[in-house]
Amino acid sequence: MINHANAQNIKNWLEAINQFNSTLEFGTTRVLFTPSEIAAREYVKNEMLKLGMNVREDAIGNIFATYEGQDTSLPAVWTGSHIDTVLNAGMFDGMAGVVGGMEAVRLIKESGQRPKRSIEVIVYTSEEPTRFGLSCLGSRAMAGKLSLEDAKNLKDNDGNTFAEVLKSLEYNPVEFKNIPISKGSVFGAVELHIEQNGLLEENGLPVGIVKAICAPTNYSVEVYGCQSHAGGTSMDARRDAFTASCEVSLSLERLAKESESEYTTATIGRVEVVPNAVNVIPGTVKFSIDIRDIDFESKNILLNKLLKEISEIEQKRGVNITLIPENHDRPIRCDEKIVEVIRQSCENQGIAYQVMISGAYHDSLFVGEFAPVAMIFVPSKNGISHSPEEWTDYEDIAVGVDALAETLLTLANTTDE
Ligand code: HGY
Ligand code: MN
Ligand code: MN
Repeated sequence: MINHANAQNIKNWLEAINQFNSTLEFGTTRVLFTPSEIAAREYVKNEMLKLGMNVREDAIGNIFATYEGQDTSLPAVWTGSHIDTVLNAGMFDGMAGVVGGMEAVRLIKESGQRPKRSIEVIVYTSEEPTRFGLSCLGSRAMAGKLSLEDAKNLKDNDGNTFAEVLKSLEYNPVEFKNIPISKGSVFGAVELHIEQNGLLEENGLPVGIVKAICAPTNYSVEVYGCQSHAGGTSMDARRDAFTASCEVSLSLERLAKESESEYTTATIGRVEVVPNAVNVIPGTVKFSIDIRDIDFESKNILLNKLLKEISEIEQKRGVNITLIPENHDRPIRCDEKIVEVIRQSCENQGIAYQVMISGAYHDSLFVGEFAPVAMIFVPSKNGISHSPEEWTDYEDIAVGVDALAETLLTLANTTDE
C-alpha cells in the first residue's frame, strides 16, 4: 500500500527550486547552464541523494537518479521532466514533473516495496529553447537527434556555442557519442507535467492522461524591404517589411484555424523591427514561427500553403522573405498499454481523469523515439503557463503523484513482456 503524496513536501521542493531564479522581480527565469540553473541542478541532485538514489549525469547534463530495483539488469522505468524555464516563467512547468517523480519514489520507498525494475527520475537538459534556440536538447540527444557537431553549431545570444559551454562545465565531448539510448533499454517512461491549457480546470478534473503529444516546427523568418522616410515616402511607393510581416502573420493564423487536424497552433512570439524608429519605414523585420500539430501530415499541408502565400506576398509587396528552418519534429501517439496502466491506477484510487492530447511538446516527445511513453497532466489555473501567473495547487500535484506512483510501481513490477 502506498500512502497519499505529501503536498507539503512537493511545496517545499518546488519553492526551494524556485529560489534559483535570475528574475526574482518578474516571474521565474532559469536558463540552461546559467548560475541559477546550475545551482538548481546541484540542489535537485542533492535532494535525490538524500532520497537514497544513485545520481549520475551524461555528457549533455541529463541527470539520472536511480532507485534500484531487485534486478538491475532489467530495463528501468523512467519518470522526470526539466528544471530550465522560458524567460519570466512560472514555477511549475517541468519542475512539477521532477519533484513529482522524486515524491513518487519517496512514497514507493516509504512503502517498503523494492520493485523488480529500477525506477529512474530524469532531469532532461534544456527542454526549453531559451538559450540555444532549439528545444529538448537533452532528450533530443538521447534519441540520437542531436550530435556533437550540432552542439558546435548551436549559438546563444553572446556567440557561445553549446559545445563550448558544455566543455567549460567539464562535460566530456568524447562521451557525447554515448548519450543516445538504445530502443528496448528503457521499459517505459511516464512524465508528470502541468497541462498548460484550461481543460482539466474547466471540467473540474485533477488528472489528464495524455494519449498524444504535439510536435513543434520552428522557423526564423527574415523580411527585407526598403527602409525609408515615414513622411516623404508615399503609400504606393513603399516596400514596408513590417506590413509584409503582418500579412504573413495573418496568413499563418488563418491557416492554423482552417487546419483539419484535431489540434493545430501557430505562434509568432519573437519580433525584431529594424531600425525600430517612429518615423522610419522598417526595412528589415525578423520573427519566429512556431507551429504545433498532433498530425504530421496536416502540419506539412499547412506549411506548403504558407510557403505559397508567402511568395504571393513577396511579389505583391516587392519584399524578400527568407525562412530559416530550425526543427521540424514529428508528433507521437503515447503507448496504449501505459495509458491503460495510468487509467487503472486512477480507477483504483478513485481519481477522476480525462484522456487528452498535449498541445505543448515535452521531453517525452523524444523519449518516445526509443521507449514507450505516456504523460500525466495536472491542472493549470486559468490554463496559463509560460507566465508568472502559472499556478497549480500543490494538492492537485499530489493527486497526480498518487496516480504516477502506482503507475511506476505497476510498470516496475511488470516482467512478463
Ligand atoms: O513550448 C513548449 O511546448 C514547451 O513548454 N517548451
Ligand atoms: Mn515550457
Ligand atoms: Mn515543460
